Amino acid sequence: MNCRICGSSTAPFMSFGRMPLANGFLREQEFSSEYFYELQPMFCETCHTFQIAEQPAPEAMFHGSYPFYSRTSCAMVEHFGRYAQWVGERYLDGRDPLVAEIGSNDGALLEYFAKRSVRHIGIEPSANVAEEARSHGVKTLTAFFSSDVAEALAIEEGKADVILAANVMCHIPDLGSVASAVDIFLKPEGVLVFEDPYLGDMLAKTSYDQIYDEHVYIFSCHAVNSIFGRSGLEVIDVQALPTHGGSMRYVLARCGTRPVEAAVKELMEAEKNLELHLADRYDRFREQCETSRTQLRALLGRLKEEGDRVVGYAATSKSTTVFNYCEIGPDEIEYISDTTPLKQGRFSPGMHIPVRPHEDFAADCPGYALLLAWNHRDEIMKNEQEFYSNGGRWIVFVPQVEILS
Ligand code: DWN
Ligand code: SAH
Repeated sequence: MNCRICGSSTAPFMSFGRMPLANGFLREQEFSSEYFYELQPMFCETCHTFQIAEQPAPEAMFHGSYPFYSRTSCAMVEHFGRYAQWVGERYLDGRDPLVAEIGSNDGALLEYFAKRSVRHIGIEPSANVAEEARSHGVKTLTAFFSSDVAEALAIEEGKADVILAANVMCHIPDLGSVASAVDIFLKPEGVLVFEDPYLGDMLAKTSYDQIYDEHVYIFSCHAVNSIFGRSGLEVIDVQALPTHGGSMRYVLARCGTRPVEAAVKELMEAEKNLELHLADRYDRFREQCETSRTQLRALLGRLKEEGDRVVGYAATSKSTTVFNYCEIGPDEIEYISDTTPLKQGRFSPGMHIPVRPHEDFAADCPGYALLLAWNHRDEIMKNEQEFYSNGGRWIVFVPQVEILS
């Protein structure tokens, strides 16, 4: 197999097995035609890029009924407010600036600019979430970001001062073409700012559920510099973020146009100390994943034997990897509670656990809830105090498998 970025020969260091689409929540009559692929992570020692070997076609994942809406987490909406403000203060100093966002989803980030009458444009291929963004006053083009789109936008809107993305860049396999499109659409001294789940956090926390079809890459600063460096961009600043279980924000500019902050060198050093560049680290990660699977299966097996009821909390994309890798299905998890109407009444991909509205969970009294949206733990714990005071207990599996006391 070859690395997507540099073409070097590389091989998967493990397999999570046959996987369905992470967001392929389905109806019973669709079970027999469900799509599967092999989920195998690999690490390229030449360009330091962590990636999955096979990714389903983008159109199979991002379409007119994509079921993830950014606004489902209030904490994330607040985070986007801070992200927008941070960008505004640092990089929007020119007159009548234009802000573009790749993968703007339901407009949770761009709305901040829209409300302040800042010129903006979102580029979002999933038509349903793009429509939701428009209903919030966010100008949105339904399209995958490409050089053609960038050329058309540069003519219609002018060039962008900043191009933003959040939890999107790691979804796009051909980053060379993203860099070409950025080159067309970005002003000469403009910046590209994006944030994504961070490889260092994933390894440290054994959050292997970050690995699924949509996440074709899990980035480190080494990888981002080597991927975009091929197209004349360099990382000029970085910022560690607590979102989605540990993320990194990268600011990139055309080489030599802006000073490189000390934080970049510091992070590159830290990555070396964490041995993110060594194949051995990924062998250890495979062992961590296997241990996590054994422990989660053992805990759920014990609770079942004791006659306890366990439900899942939040039908996340990430949970598709956990359930299918650990072979956990409706025998162990009665149902999954979720707030998204597009998922409710359907079944989880692959293992076919029913998804039910959150109202059902609130009215029910299960003994245990497996926290699948562990990345929104603070927000969920705050909202679910009643579950806990009624005797309900949380099971978590990141950073380790345990029942929270
Ligand atoms: O990268 C991605 C991130 C940003 O969002 C995408 N590829 C897909 C998606 O990943 P995810 O599905 O793992 O995201 P979340 O934000 O961890 O989970 C969202 C799901 O959780 C939604 O279905 C709504 C649900 N949820 C809930 O039922 N109750 C979420 C919260 C916060 C809640 O309180
Ligand atoms: N930025 C949002 C959404 C992240 S989910 C947030 O952080 O909450 C990933 C989003 O990227 C989806 O809305 C998906 O439709 C979009 N996407 C995937 N591939 C893309 C591409 N090539 N160009 C633009 N957007 C893309």
